[in-house]
Amino acid sequence: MIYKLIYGNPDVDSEAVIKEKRVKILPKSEKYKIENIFEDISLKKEGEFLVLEKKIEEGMIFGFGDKVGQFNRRGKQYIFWNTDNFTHHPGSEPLYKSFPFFIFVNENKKYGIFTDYPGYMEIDLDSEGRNIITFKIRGEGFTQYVILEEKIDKLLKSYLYLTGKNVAFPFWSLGYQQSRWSYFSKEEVLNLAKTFREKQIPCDVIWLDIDYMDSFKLFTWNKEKFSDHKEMLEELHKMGFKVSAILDPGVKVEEGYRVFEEAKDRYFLKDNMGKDFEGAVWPGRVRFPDFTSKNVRKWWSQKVREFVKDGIDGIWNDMNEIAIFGTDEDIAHAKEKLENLKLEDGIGVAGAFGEIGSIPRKDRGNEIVHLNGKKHYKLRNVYGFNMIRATQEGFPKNYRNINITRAAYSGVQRFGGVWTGDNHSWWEHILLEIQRIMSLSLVGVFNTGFDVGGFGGNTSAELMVRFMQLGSFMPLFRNHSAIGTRRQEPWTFDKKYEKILKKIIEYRYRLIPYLYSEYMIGILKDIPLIAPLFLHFEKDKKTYQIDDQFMVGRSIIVAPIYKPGTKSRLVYLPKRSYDLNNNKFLNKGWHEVNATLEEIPHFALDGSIILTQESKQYLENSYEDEIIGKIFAYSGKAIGYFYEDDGKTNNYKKGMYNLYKFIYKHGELKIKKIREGYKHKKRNFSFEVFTKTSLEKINKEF
Ligand code: MIG
Repeated sequence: MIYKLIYGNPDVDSEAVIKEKRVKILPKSEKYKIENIFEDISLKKEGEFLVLEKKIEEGMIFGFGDKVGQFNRRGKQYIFWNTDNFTHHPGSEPLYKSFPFFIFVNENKKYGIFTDYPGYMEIDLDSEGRNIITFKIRGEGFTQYVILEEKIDKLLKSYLYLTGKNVAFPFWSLGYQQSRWSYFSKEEVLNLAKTFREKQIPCDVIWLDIDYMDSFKLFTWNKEKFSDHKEMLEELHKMGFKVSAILDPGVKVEEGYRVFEEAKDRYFLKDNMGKDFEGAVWPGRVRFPDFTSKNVRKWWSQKVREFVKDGIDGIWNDMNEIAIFGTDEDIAHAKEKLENLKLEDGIGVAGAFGEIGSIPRKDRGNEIVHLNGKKHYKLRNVYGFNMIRATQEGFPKNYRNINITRAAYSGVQRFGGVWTGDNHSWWEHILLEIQRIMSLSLVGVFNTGFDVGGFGGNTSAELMVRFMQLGSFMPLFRNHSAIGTRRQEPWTFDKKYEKILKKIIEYRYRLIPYLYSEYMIGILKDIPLIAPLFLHFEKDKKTYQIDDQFMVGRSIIVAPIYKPGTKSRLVYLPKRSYDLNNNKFLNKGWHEVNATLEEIPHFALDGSIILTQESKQYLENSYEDEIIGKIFAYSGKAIGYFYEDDGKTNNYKKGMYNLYKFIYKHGELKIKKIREGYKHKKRNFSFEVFTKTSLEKINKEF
């Protein structure tokens, strides 16, 4: 059941919700009471704020996307005001994104509340310990959707019913991806690509950061450093690479620069005097397209269309909180600082960024006016949401691509995915990213990743290995690092580590049949690839306390290592599982498992079938002809799934895919064809069966 509650007089629409057919819209009231779930205490106007208090019970609260601090969100105040907040310490608030959706859980109840307001908002999840949640918005009114379901996975499905299904990224997006701020020239990029192939380290995507542009002007190329960029892109494609490029929102103020000329006085955000609002970012003086306007999105999408035609396969929408550095002088100072940074400055590199990063300036909300006349403080949190939306519209219609954004709002999954922003090469951030990615899944964003190795600061060889192991299970597996920091490409460490890193990447490629099958089933059925244990084992109360392990698909549990020098760790298994490092079954419960530097503890649930293939240099669009399955059947039974489509178009939406279910029962393997909508290739399937006592082998072809 979904209820819609309206508080005050909402005068802005976030456009997060796209379907309300199944929603029960309650008559307007000051105080709502829902089925013994909660009760409103008060709704008050406090100056320009509207404040709502709700009485709730004891229980845990999850969600809010990739905020920092604690996985169970209860007991803290949160601010929703998209901000380029660079140093992610436990108190960093607000951050880049706003996902004001949470899930409440206790022994008897489960419900979700989505507080839909695109402007400035604070939510206090009972920091006072009085069993009261406070919602405070700067504005006239807002909407709440209250979702009641018996099961958490159903809650999530209802939330996605409201805000829309996730887009599918292409098959190759599951490959390893290499990025750096920046690869500064065509030669550097091509060398990078060649090094991957020479060293036979699998890689599918290379990312281009801001320095491919001419003076940071959007939709341009630096003619000197990237002369003949089309040729470069072609060459990369021939070598099996895809290319993803960054876009910022700020358009450089420069007479004669076409993009600026087209947009000036028409498409940019305004100041209070009705003139184009101006700030300073990398290009110096810039103005910002008002993506909340449909017209502006159309214009932007045409720019994107022309830009990607040259051979760009993905876009990375950055700085769209909006991050504004300040004045022209501030930016000159910042650039100078950056240029003078040396690797020896070590961790200081991180600090220097902090200084120049934009300050969460609330006053921007008053200074900026949108084209529809609304003040920015009422719409800020959907600026990034609408930027990635406009970018998405620029890609060829039926083709899948990578499209990610740093700032976002609920519903962003309809247009693309996200990365968690500027993390650091800190051990603490491995744990943080586990929790952030799980929390993103709980707000319905399935295409997610973080900067593997850490963006700011200098990584170490050991930290890199542990980061890489965690990253290798993420939907997006991208190594990225900041200017001025130690390099992080897999071969920039001692040979011993290079070997380990290569193996981790190869293992990812071997898992692709399982990963892609689970990923696509998840897209179709609204199940996140990465999930907290409780999403799949919600009856097991212990799972709610596990915030440093996660599920990948429905059959693998991962328990990452996030402390240096660690050789083992405690793991909770909600069901008997097979330890994939130590090759043995473990019973349900707590276990201490070994984890040498080469190993990340991970387990296949008993009763599952995991499909693998040989590793390869790049994925392109489909699996290998040989599929190697592992059947974990301690108790004699197991099931597994195999999904297949063209890997690159949206034809799966029309049912053009194959979905097979493998059913193993006491020595016999059957295949159930759930759907055959895609002309399939004949493949050879060979299976190894792990039972209580023996290891068998089975071969199949179909
Ligand atoms: O002020 O484009 O989060 O991934 O490398 C920094 C440069 C701007 C921030 C992004 C990061 C990217 C960087 N950008």
